[in-house]
Amino acid sequence: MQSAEPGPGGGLIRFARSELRITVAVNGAVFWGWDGTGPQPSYALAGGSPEPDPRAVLEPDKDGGWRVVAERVTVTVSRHGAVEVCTPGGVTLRRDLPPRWWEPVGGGAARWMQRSEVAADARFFGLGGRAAGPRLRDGSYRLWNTDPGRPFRPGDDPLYLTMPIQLVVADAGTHLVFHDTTWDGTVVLREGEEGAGSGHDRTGRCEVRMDGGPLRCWVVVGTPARVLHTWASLTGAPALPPAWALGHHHARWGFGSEQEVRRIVAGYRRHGLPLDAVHLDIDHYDGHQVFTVDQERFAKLPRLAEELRRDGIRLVSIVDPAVKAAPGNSVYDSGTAVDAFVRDASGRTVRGVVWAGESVFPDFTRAGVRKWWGGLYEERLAQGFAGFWHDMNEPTSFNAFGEPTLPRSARHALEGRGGDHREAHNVYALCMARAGYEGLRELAPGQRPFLFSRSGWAGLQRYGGTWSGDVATGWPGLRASLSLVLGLGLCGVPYSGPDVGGFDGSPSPELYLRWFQLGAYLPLFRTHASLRAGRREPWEFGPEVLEHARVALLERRRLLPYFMTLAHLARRTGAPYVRPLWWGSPEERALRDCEDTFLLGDALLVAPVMDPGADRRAVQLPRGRWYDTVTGKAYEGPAQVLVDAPLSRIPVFARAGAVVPVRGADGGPELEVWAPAPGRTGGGLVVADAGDGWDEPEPERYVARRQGREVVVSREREDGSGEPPYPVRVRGLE
Ligand code: NBV
Repeated sequence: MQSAEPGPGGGLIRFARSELRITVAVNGAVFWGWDGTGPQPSYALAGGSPEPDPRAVLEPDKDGGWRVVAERVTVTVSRHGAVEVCTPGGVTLRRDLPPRWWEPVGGGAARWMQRSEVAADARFFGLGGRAAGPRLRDGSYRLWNTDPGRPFRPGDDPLYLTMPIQLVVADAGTHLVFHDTTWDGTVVLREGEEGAGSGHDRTGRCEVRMDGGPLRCWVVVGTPARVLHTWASLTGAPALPPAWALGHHHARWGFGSEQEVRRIVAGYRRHGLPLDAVHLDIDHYDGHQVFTVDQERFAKLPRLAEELRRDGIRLVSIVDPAVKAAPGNSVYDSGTAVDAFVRDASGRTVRGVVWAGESVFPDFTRAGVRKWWGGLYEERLAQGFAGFWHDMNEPTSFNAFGEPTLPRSARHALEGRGGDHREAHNVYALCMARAGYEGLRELAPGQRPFLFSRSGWAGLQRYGGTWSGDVATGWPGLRASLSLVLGLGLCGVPYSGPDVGGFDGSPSPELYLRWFQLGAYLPLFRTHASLRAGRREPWEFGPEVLEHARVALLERRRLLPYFMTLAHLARRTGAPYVRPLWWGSPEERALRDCEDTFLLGDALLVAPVMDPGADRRAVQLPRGRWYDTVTGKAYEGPAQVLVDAPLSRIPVFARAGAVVPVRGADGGPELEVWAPAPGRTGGGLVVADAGDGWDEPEPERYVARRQGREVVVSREREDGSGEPPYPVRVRGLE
């Protein structure tokens, strides 16, 4: 270290061969960048960078180092360039060793490597959508969005949606670290171990290597809820899905025709199964070309859409980024007119091969291209589509240029800075989502856009969600589905879900049902399968499965007001709907290792069945009283309990005191209240459904008190408390 220069929120520290800029922002997040790099430009940050916290100042520390003391975190920098993040009480959460970097002799992007240490008891989560999580065990995780080219299995890594975000949970505190670099990278994790007896602890290790890009990161410290809140304030509030998108979706690659769609919808009706959305895959395109419709098999799509809408069912369209390179194809022609397609260094458009044949790829890293692409959704809206499903946007090309995406030398605008695919690849889908979202917002200003995307990056939640579809049919795939939803939620993308049944094969009736039962409690609840796979309609698996699937569907419908509330709360606070068990008590170590159970908001705990032949399962309960929602039986946590899990249902528990908004028998809202334990109170937030527009009603706050053998629920307002405006049903007193 040579000198230090305090500045707003932190300052600049000069070393012999580099310099380090540190800033604590008003929201408590800490930024640091080597080589003087600042937080901008960034694809992750929403709006500009947050203001520096004027109270945080760089001051001399011991041994010639410097430190910044802020309200919730202290950052120290040693003379040799090690950076330590500590709690206000002085306990170290993370220690970054001085980074190393390698500059190519001929100039250009430097590769870099950053080693860090975390506490011996720390557990790692995040890194985007990982099939082998949610707890990320020792191993190497690649940061390069990838279509594995076949259904994925839990051991596959990377997948479609990677993000350089780690959430680290330890006794001393939880922190999130985000390396804001879009380049190809690898994260190697090694969990620590506490020494037995007087033996030494082995710290947890993490090594981030990047092939280029700025060496900079953000660190957020606090409880899990606070960390996710700050993360959402940095990277953007999650888009609010319309109410129908919280219902049940049915998709299939290969519906084949309008008649078939009608047949399926009629099947749902005949069997008394609620259905909210039908997704049309690439087979409804004309010659596989995006933004077209096969006029033979889908001759009257707007009429079909209108008919379905009258029954409360929306149509969702797949949207692939690649455009068939054929003059006369209007998407190609209009794109060519605005110079939309990715070129190579010699100026030729880069040609790949996708479903429609030889194709070109829009450069979504240019504002003008996003604008052109966003306008194309007008055709989709005219066809009657209400939602959009972005696929193949890693981007994927079948004619591997060494790998199934664009060549790394392909040029991209990168918002005018200019660069190549090495830098643009990981944000290709994020920028496509932005294009779609902004286009839809302009085309249909009164409606919240609904889109979800296979690939993406930090900040995707601003535009929509994702799904983890192409999973191999099998029990391990079912487990991977939950891992993906949990991991993505911890990276700030709260809306996602699997394809029930898996993508490629024919699930056994039992596997299908267990997947269905899990899906019913995840934000995106969709049945879908490949062209070549067995069917996924609930009546295709025999009368018993049909009966139980109906129960799951009806329960999902009953819980819609709760899902709506969770969606609003995710938007306001960044908290995912689906949370790991340790969410409220990260210091309870046993919960960090529990990967087969999750919290759905504050009120419910869901214990899916993920093993064949099981009719009971062990459930880890966090502290407090929990009721089995079917039997009403009360359990006291922390505990591990063994409960029945017959084929008819998966175990779901309600937290004592919880106030859960549900749909009553007449379709109107109702409050289901779970009796607080004696001597305790409870409560909950409710956000009313305000339609598909932009209204965001204030959360209503309810408090539940126990009075003798009764439970009294009141609505708390600034001007005092009062009677709830909905019917109240108390449970748990039986
Ligand atoms: O468009 C066809 C499929 C789609 O059904 C699936 O959901 C996507 O994840 N798509 C992948 C492309 C083909 C994969 C083999």
